[in-house]
Amino acid sequence: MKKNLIAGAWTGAADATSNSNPSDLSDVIGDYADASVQDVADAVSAAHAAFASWARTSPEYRSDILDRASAEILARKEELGRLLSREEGKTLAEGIGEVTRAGRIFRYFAGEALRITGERLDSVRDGIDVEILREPEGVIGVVTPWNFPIAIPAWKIAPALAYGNTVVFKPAELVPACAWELADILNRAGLPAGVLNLVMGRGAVVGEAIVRSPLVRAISFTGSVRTGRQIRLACMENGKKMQMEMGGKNPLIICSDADLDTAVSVAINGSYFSTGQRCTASSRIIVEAGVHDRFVERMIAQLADLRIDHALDPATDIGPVVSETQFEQDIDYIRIGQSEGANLAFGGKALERKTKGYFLEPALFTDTNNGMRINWEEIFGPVASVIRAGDYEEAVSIANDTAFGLSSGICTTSLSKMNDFKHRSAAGMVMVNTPTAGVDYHVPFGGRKSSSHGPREQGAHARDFYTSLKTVYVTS
Ligand code: UN1
Repeated sequence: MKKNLIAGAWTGAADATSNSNPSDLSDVIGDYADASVQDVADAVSAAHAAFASWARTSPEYRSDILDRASAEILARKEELGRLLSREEGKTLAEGIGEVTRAGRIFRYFAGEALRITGERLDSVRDGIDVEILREPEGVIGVVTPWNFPIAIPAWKIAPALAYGNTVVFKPAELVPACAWELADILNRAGLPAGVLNLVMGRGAVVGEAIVRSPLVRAISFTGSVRTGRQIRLACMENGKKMQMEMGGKNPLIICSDADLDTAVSVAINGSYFSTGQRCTASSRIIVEAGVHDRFVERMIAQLADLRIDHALDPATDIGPVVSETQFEQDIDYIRIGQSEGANLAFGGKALERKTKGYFLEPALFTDTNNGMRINWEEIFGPVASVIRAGDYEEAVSIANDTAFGLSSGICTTSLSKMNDFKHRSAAGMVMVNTPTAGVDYHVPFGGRKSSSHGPREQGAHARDFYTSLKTVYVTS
């Protein structure tokens, strides 16, 4: 059994969860300890006790630890990428890419630890100096989803530690292996006991206990809208700072002047890569009437060429869906789309492969309208819809007509449409001739409306969540 990390010690548990490979259900990765409510209380106490001295360590001390972790993650990217693909089901290339991203995130925040600044101003009153200091918040609860088993933990834990906070980390139940490796790497990189605690297990037990604990100052959460809403209410009740990244229903506009090769490759990548299991996925492809039929024809031809198979097979383009529950949810939405009158123009069928796994043909709906449930609710799988728009103006209004606002995209060769959409899109991130998913780590990540709540993640702006401002007045 792989154990939890509490107060610097690997700690077992009465129960464990078995972690299996969605590409091959007979491949069991291992058993991972289920933390109890008492384990969470111990982890939070340890993080709380470790905070005072960790917060006072020098930036260089923290930077060196993050740098060592980064070096090990990057040196082991093939092995960890393989483990990631085995437990989550994204392809090996995507798995290695994600591990590389995690390593670079630690390297970036090793640098940011050295750049913590404050400000000094003259007071409006004579003889007084004012200083604005940035200080760590305290114990941060980090609650992460299954679709990025190492990159999302990295982009929450790295800034938390860089700015001097301590962490209680609860990874998604489906992907404990990468989380365990990350905790092990950071622990061996030199973190003092209690600075990072790993508590694996179910959200209803472990997540709930973290969110309710009075010693946890702030929660950084990425996951479903439903869980996000519960956590948001609990944070409000308990007076915690929060950063929530939830769903998306991201629009991709294909203009009649778009380069068709670019548009089709941007749509396929954004909608189906990582098996469509990204909150930044393009799920509503809004196509101007003038190019609609040609675009759909090209999409179908390219979808037919994609290979859906075992994630570790180098010839695979799209791996399996992560779990039976997700698989059934995807199939349900495909049925819902058909019953709403959408035309299933491609795919949507369960596939049999040499190994038993959750293989699903990527599905493309056409003849849909924006009011349908398939265009309103996040599906989180390899399912996308085409919505026909009479012209560019109609396309923009459909794009913004959603409860979400994470990412949006446009494929066009028109400078004026590009500029116009950049300003009018109601999303937190806008991509031009680039997939709506797949982001840089040194710039802010986050959305608007139901997609996000609280300060942005990643890049230097991450400091707004992981630090607290203090204003000091000095009469000398
Ligand atoms: C990306 O598109 O590169 O859970 C990142 C998610 C997002 C991360 C997407 N928070 O899918």
